[in-house]
Amino acid sequence: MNSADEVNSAPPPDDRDAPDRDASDRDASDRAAPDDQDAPDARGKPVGRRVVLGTLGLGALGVLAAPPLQRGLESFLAAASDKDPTGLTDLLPNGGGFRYYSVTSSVPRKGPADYRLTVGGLVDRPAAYTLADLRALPQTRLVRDVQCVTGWRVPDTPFEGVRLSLLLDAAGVRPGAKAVRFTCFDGAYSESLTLDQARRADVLVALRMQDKDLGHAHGGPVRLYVAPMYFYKSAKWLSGITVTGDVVPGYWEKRGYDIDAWVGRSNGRDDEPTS
Ligand SMILES: Nc1nc2c(c(=O)[nH]1)N[C@H]1C(S)=C(S)[C@@H](COP(=O)(O)O)O[C@H]1N2
Ligand SMILES: [Mo]
Repeated sequence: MNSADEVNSAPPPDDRDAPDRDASDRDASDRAAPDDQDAPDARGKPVGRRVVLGTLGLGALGVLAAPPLQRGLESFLAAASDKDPTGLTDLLPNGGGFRYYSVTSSVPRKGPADYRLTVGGLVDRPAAYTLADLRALPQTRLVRDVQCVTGWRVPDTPFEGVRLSLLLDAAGVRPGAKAVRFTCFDGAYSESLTLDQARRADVLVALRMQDKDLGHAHGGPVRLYVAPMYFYKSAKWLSGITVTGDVVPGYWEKRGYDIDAWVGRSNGRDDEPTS
């Protein structure tokens, strides 16, 4: 899956435009996401080639406090295609229709040479991990369903990586700390967990998904994976972990999504729990 042609022919991650495809077919699109970690720059597939159609929708949860500009854009998007309203849609030029979710129109590519994950804030030992550092730590593999707050669900998806609790323990969380804030090298997205949530054994700093290194489209080389919560908690392109005194609401949480995003017990939904 290293050629641009294969990338372009990949189906979209949330292909509700194709009613004849069942859920497992949709899942296959995740496996078909471009994975260019091996050759980050060599393939001449800059983000600018993509035609950006979508951005910040709030449709699935009601309009809430969306400013007029957002509402207008959302109407346009709704007419253009039916997709996860929390995501940007990218259409590659050959009409293959590949999409992924990002609130920004482009995201830099990072790999072994330049990726860093910083751990800081209310800790005794701030750290900056390279990919090699993270790979050298004990890895945990979990297989759970992924549930998006907009309704789609992907069964039995393997994620693998370092338990967040391990990184927190290594950093030495100071007394009085209560939460963790996550930031991303897309420059825009953020997430949060309470310290208790962050220390759960089913919360990973994920390096692999579906038994492959995480590709750029799915937030590689490193994303957060919060198994028991709606997928918006699983911040892609993770670059910063900051221990804080209080929960700082994340990108979508500032826009109306629940901060405690338990699958089946939040956001007004009753999905089967994922973990
Ligand atoms: N950095 C970043 N992380 C993100 C998002 C995003 O837009 N930017 N979208 C979230 C949402 S709403 C979902 S449903 C999932 C989608 O992950 P995927 O693109 O791998 O399917 O990523 C989550 N993490
Ligand atoms: Mo989402």
